[in-house]
Amino acid sequence: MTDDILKIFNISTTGSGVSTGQHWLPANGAPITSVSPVDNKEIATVKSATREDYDQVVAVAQEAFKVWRTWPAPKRGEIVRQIGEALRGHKEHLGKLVSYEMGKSLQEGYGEVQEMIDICDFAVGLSRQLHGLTMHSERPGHRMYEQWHPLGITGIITAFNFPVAVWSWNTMLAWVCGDVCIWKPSEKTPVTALACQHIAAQVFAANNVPEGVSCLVTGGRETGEWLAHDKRIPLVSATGSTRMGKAVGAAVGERLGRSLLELGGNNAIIITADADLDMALIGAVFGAVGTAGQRCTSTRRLIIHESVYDNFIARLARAYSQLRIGNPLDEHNHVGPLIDRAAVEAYLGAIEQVKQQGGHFVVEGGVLTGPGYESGCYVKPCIAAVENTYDIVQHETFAPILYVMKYQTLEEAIAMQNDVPQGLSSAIMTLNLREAERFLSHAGSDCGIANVNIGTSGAEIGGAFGGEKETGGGRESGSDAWKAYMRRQTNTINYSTSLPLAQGIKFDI
Ligand code: UN1
Repeated sequence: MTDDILKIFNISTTGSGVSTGQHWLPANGAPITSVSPVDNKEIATVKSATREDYDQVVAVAQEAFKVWRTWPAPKRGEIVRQIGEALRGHKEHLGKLVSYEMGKSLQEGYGEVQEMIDICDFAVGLSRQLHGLTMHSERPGHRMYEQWHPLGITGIITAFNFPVAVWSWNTMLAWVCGDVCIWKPSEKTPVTALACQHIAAQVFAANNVPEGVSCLVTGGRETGEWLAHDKRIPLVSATGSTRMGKAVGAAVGERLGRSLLELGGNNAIIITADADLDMALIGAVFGAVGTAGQRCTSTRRLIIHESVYDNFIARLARAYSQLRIGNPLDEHNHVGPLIDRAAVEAYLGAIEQVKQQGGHFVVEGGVLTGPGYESGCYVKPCIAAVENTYDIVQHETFAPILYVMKYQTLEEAIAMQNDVPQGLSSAIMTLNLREAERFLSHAGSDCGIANVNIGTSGAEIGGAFGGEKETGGGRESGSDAWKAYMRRQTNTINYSTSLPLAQGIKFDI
């Protein structure tokens, strides 16, 4: 099914995965084969970067930065605008490729490309709004203000679950900020990355953008380590597991570089006695089974008031019995496969642990077999009644396993919601103003994202995206997240005829 799409993006089934823009290096690293979890078919094999290839890419990026940083920001924005237009033209093909390579539903594949288009639009506007402040100097005849300057090379490490959108959140902002980018995509989804590189290269060629502004280095863990340890890369933005983020954060911190970490979540919805249960049901089911539970914002826990618990669980179970699991390219289906067999093993392992630790399943899980399920990656979304303190509940399992638990008071519910190591997304379902405001207050949710009457997943690009605690503390995408991609410079200018010192210090010579 992908041959036509590969042709559109100029991707050979045995090509290089290393590029500085229009130029593809004859990469000599280990081959990486992308296999679709939809039907277990090989999509393409790409050659990853050797250390030599990598160093060559960094050298080209360094030269490109010297030129790119001098382009006026609105001109850089114009390039991003054209990339947004190209993405609009390719939405169907790229969305399908995302769905096929990653396994998310076609609707979600299109949604992911839409997020890319949206961040392009956002970045275009931003290119005229990289504002600094002016301050009043304490000295007469002085002016003080701040400027935001480009930072240098941004290293971007992305995960398989949003194989292209996360690249665009980082890259489009970094580009309008005057940075150049080196992208290491997930080794599970290299082909969609090649497609993005192709789209960017075409726009760059038409506008004489220097080679090296958009770089791609396909590779495994080692490639990520090169980026993390590399002093030539002032900012490394990494999305993935907490384990990976701790390693990247330590390596970048050791050289006093900057890291922007977007790691695991353990997201809960509190469903109060005053919730609109119809809305709560949609939010909970989409949050838990969308992308087969493989979003960092997926709903992992429902904290339900005891007075509505039995009723809501019965409704959830009915909704789960109607879920259609199967080929994600068939829009009839709600849930596609997990990314690979290792993910299926992790899902089965978590189910075992739930049972061992005392939980019981109100909707049973299991691996699906038979026609249409030959890849072995299709699993049943399941629901387990648990205690929040179970070790397995404290961990993020990237699979459609939903934990449910009861509460009596809102204080107790908020404490349970916060009592996990992660702090990405959270939500409350209530029509009660006091409950909603308490949840959003300084004594409420401790997460980077806190929603009212919306589920935990599906954040818009206009807000800053990221979370606290083991989620890593970084913020990507909207609001003022752009500041992470620039360096701030404070400028004080003396237009008087004397040189008074700050703090009133006298120093006569
Ligand atoms: C992720 O899973 O890494 O909020 C990102 C959401 C999406 C992004 C998820 N906009 O669910």
